[in-house]
Amino acid sequence: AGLAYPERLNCVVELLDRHVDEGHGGRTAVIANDLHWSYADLTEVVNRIANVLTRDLGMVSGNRVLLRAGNTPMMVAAYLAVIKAGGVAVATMPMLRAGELAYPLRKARIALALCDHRLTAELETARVQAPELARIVAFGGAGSELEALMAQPGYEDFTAVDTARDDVCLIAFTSGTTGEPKGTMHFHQDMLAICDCYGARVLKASPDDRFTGSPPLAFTFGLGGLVLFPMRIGAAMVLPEKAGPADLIDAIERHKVSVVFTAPTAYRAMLDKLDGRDIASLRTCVSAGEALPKATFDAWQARTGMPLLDGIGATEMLHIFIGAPREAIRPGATGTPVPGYEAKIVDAEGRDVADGTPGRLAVRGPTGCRYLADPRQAVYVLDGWNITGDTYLRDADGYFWYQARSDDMIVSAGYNIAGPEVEACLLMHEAVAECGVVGAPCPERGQIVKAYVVLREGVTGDTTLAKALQEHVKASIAPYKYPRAIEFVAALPKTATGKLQRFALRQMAQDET
Ligand code: 3UK
Repeated sequence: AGLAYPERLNCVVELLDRHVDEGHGGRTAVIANDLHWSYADLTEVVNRIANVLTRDLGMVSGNRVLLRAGNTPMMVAAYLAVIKAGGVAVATMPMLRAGELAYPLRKARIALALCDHRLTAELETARVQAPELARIVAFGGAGSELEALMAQPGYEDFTAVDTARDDVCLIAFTSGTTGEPKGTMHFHQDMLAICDCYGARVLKASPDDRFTGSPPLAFTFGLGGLVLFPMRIGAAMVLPEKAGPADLIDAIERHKVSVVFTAPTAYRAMLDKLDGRDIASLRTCVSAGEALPKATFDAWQARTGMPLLDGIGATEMLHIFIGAPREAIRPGATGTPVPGYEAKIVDAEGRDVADGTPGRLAVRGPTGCRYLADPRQAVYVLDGWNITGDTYLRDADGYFWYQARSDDMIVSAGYNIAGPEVEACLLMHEAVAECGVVGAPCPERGQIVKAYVVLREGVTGDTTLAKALQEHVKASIAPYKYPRAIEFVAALPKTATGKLQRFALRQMAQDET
C-alpha cells in the first residue's frame, strides 16, 4: 500500500505526541466509566510512567517489560510508556495463573513487570519459577507504587526514545492451544502499518468515532481495535470495565460508541439483549477471532440494519489481513486481502491450487510472523509466506471462504468435513444458541461428526430435537456432513481469547467413546 516509514521511528510519537503537537491535545482519547482523558492528559500520564521506568526502575532501550492488567486506562498508558521509552511491551492475559505466567516470563527474560494492583498475587507466585523477575510495580490502586513514583516533580515531559522503524516494540504471546505459547515480535512500523492498511482502507473510521470492544488489550485484536486504530486518527477509545455482551451494550449506549470490535459469539449474545436499548450511535461492527457464520451475519443485519465486517487476523500477523469494507461484503465469505497484503491458497507442498479448491491459506504483507526464538518459525513461514494453519478456498471473484483450521478437518468415511460449516448450519436453527462440531472416534468410519449444542433459553434438548437438528443439517448441506452424534451441553469450553476450544471438545468426544 505504498507504506514508507522513516528509518528512525517511535510509533508512540505518531500515535500520541503528534496529536498534541498539532494542536489537538484537547480531543478525547480515553473514556472509562466517569474517567475522560484528553490526548494531552494521556500524554502526561504516559510521560510520567516513561520517566519512572527510565529514572527509577532502571529500564533501558530494548528492555522487555511485562504488562498485566485488564482493559483499563492505566494499561493503555503503560503500553505506550514502555514503547515510548524504547522498551518492548510484553502483554499477558489478565486471567493467566502463575503456572501460565512463568513460561512467557522466562522465555522473554523479563526483569520488570507493571501490574494492576488486583492481579499481583499470581505474578508473585510465578516469580518462584521465574527468578529473573526482579521487580513488580503495582498500579491502579489508592497509593499504588507506580502512581506514587509518577507524582515526582519534573516527570510530566518525556522525549520519545529514538528507535528504528524495525526495532521490536511488542511481544504478543499466542494463546497456545497446542504446545507452549509462542511469542510473536512486532516492530514500531507494524503498529502503524495495520492502521494504515486495515484501519484506513477497510475500517475507514474518522476522528469523531468512538471505539469499543471486548478483546483483552493483551490480545493484538484488542490492542489494534481499541487502542491503535483510534489513536492513529485521533479518535476516542471507550474501555468497559467488564466485557460481557450486556457491558458492551451499556458502553455503546452510554458513551455513544460508533465502532465495536468483538467476536461472533458476542454478537450472537448481544442480539438477545438489545430490546429497549439505544445503539443508534453504532456504525461499524467488526467480527474477528473466529469464523462468522452467515446466520449470525443475517440475524445481526435483520435486527440492527448493519452488516458485520468479518475479518481474519492472527497474533503472528498482528491484526486483520483479509476482510471487506462494508460496500464489498459477501455474506459468508471473509473477504479479500486487505490492501497491502496478498493471499493465496496452496496445497501441502506449497503449490497454488485452482480457485474453488480448498487448501492452505498463505499470506504476506507489511506485517508477518517473527517468533521469539522458536523452531516453529519454519513451520509458519515458508518462502516468505505466512501459513496461518487455516483451510480456505478462493472463489473466481477473489473472495476467500473459511473452511476450518487445517488440523480441525474431520475425516469421516473418506469425506473431508469442515466442522465450522456444520456449525454455521446448526446456528441457522432457532433452537441453537452456540455449538461446536468435532470428529469423534468411530471404528467403522474413522471419525463421525459430533455436535455439542448449547440451546437457547427455554428450549429442552431431547431425542426429538436432536433428530430435528440432524434433519435440518441434511436438508441444508450435503447430507454426509450431518452430525451422527449430538450432545446438549450448558456451555462450550473457550480459550482466554474467547475462541472455541475444539481440542477440548475432541478430548471430550474421545473420552466418551
Ligand atoms: C482464526 C478466524 C475465521 C484463524 C486475531 C483479529 O484471532 C486472532 O488471532 P489468534 O492468534 O488466532 C488466529 C486464528 O484465529 N480466526 C481469526 N479470525 C477469523 N477464522 N474467520 C475469522 N474472521 O484460525 C486464525 O488463524 O488468536 C484476530 C485481529 C488480531 C488477532 N490476533
